[in-house]
Amino acid sequence: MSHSGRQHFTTNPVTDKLRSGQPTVGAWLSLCSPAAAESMAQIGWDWLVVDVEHSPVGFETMVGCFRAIQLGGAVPMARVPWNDTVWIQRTLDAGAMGLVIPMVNSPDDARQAVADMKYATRGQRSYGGSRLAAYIDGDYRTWADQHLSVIVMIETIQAVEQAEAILSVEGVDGCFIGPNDLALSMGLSLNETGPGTRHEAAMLQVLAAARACGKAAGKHCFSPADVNTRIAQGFQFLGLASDAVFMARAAQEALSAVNLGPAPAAPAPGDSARLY
Ligand code: 3PY
Ligand code: MG
Repeated sequence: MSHSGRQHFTTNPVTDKLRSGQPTVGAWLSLCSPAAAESMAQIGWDWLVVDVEHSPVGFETMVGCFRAIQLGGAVPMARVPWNDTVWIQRTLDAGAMGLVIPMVNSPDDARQAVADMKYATRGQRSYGGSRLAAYIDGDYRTWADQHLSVIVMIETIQAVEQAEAILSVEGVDGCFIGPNDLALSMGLSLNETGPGTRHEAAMLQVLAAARACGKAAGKHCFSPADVNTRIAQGFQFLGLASDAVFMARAAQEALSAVNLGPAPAAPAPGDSARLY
């Protein structure tokens, strides 16, 4: 009987790229669907993040998405709901190869996130194995401490002001800017973002801080043009929309190309109806 063999990771391709200064592009998974995850993973994204913070995904469905992402050939990651020891431990044990951790607003928050992602004596992660252990070479504990991607979210103005201290924390691989929460924390509406605004200046301040301490900066983008601009600026961890957004956009485009005769088409949902 022939078989294709088990997938093996010697390192983590995303962590490797981030640490060597290369850009990576991924997308968010908000549809809570392993089938959608598998289909997305085959397209060629570096990574896919299951959004456990802002989608209704259940824990076992998240694990199904990790399996599907691996099968499709991308790196499975998750955004945990909060900078929380229990969530971080369970999500890593379920097989994430990296985490995006929301609302990291101070160096202490960053140290806590790193400690939760590393085993003693580097941190305080408890050992109980991981789904991923079957797919990596060597001892999972050593592998995890070296290769999991640790991405902290900078999404408040307080975090922007401390970005260099946050990113200098040993064990942090990079940051991911949440443009919406950042705008909220600055008291700005979405109309007050974009080139020339205080919001844009804050994001560039984060990029400069990341470059000053040799860490990767990232950002959620809503168009390929924005991804291209950000890569040219030096950002390295770019998220482009989500499976939910791609599906809705394609469906909307298809339906609007259908000739429905004189009846008015349903209005398009507003831009903020579905962000991710
Ligand atoms: C935000 O825009 O606040 C985000 O969290 C994006 O992922
Ligand atoms: Mg956010």
